[in-house]
Amino acid sequence: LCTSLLASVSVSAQQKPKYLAQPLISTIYTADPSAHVFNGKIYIYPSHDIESGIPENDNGDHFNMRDYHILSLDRIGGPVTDHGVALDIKNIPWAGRQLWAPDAAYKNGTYFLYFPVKDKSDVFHIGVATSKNPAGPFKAQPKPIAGSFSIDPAVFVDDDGSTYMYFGGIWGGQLQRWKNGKYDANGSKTDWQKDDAPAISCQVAKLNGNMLEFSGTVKNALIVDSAGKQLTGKDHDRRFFEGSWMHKFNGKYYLTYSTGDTHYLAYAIGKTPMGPFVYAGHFMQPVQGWTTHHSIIKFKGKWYIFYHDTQLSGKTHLRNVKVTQLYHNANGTIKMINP
Ligand code: FUB
Repeated sequence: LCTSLLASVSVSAQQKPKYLAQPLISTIYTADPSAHVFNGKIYIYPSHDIESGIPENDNGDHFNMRDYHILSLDRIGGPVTDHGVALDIKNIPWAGRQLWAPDAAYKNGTYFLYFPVKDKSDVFHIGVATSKNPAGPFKAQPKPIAGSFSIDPAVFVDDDGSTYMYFGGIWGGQLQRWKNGKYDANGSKTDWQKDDAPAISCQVAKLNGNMLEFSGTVKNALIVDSAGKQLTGKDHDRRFFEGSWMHKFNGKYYLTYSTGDTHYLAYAIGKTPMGPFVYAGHFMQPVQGWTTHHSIIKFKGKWYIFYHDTQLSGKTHLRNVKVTQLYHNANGTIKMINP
């Protein structure tokens, strides 16, 4: 019995495939990978990190990206194709600087690329571009999505076709500067600085059937503790910072996000796509580099998390995307990933 147990332990250790948790591509720097399965293939919509010489600061000015490249692969562990420039900042009429984390969706023969970028007054909004091909090139709409603000759009299509965008990020993502639909340029550089007040919420909006507009008003995707009380501003280990994602597992809605300055990926579970979401824990330990940003997909019956770290460069603004497996426990919790 002992011998066969030892044999099975060493086999499973050896079986961890080498391509998991390794950079998916090393010819360009990529980050913030939003993965989707389109036409049986995996498409990754990442940020394209570049060295622009801007010194690092808490505002994230050093993340000065100028275009998007889309990646695809037929199978996990298979070759990764870089499809070249899919959208350039110079072709977004309203853009100023900093093309940050994008996402994509598909409806009725059209692919939609959602992207945050600062406008010419240095205020982040979210734009949308369309293509007939999942890998682009994409053509941007002339204006940002009306009523959009801040960063990190994540678009989730529910089983009934209803579509929701989760978005927002504090500090450099400017979410703390928005109140009642107005931007305060002199607002805080970090958060509301109110430790005992409810933390700033991730934002959620339903999309119209045309996928180009919000339907109705933007709502707070509330994250509450098991007693139903909203997490507070001082709770940096658990509160929302940026980089949200939504996946559905066993009929429940899993809002996953980065805790930012404490560098965890955390999750909260809701009964509806609009929340509230009950905080359930961390599911990924900090990666190498300041930022942590992910997406979760099911592909051929297995769940995967796409994420980034700074293995190739050692610099926080020159990141590389990776993938590894994600496991749900029978009780609905997510197994901790130690990258
Ligand atoms: O890539 C720029 C920003 O860094 C993203 O928008 C955030 O989520 C963080 O990953």
